[in-house]
Amino acid sequence: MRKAFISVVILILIAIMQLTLMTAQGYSGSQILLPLLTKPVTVDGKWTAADEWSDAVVITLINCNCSSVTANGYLYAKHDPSNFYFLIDFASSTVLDGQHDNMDVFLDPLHNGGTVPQSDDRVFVVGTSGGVMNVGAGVSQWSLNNPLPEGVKVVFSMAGSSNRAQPHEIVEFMVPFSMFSGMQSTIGFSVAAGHGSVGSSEFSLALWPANRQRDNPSTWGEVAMSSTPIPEFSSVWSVIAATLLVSVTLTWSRRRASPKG
Ligand SMILES: [Ca+2]
Ligand SMILES: [Ca+2]
Repeated sequence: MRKAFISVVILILIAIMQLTLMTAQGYSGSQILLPLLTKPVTVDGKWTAADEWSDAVVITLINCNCSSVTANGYLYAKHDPSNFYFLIDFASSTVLDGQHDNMDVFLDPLHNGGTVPQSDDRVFVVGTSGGVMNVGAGVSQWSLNNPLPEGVKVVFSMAGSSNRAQPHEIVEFMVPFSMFSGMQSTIGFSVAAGHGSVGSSEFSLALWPANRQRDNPSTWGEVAMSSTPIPEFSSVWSVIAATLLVSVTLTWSRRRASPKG
């Protein structure tokens, strides 16, 4: 009986480990595993519906500790068979005063790193007015003000979210894979959200990954594409239920098989 109890405990522990692995999927060190979306995105710079991004991986951006002002924000990310979808929820930036505010996504589609931007690398810079610059780099530095490639949608707004009710800066991106020639299944990736104030030299900055350098793709993180959605809560419970069922069945069959008396 005691052995059976221990078996059940071990199986429950295995179930919990499975649960942990399933919920932790999406972030491993400096790699983000992008889930396949189950809910379509309306690119309007805000949560169009409360569950619009509930199927996305969520990454907390990391305050750079480079000033006395703390920045906090979140990246939501997912994909469908043709596009990346990103949302940056810059919760700490509630005042749009036109001073160095920006939310940027950096992509290294050939995943070839380098200590300076390469010709395949792109950054989408969403500036203070909500204007967007697509920035490609040919030789060792970013070249600004390139036109937005066909199929890219970027919309910015000041809106509330579940992270902060007070209206703040939010940007949504749709980036088609077709704009990248020879894109790898795992690519270089980085995010920055910065906020300054008129009349102040203070500047707050939140990043992913921490300590990444804007102009050095080798310091960025990675995104890898998952071919499956993030498991629903119900599927997690179904794993636990199935494990419990197996454990109870095993215990019962062992008791039946044990010699009596
Ligand atoms: Ca939306
Ligand atoms: Ca590159």
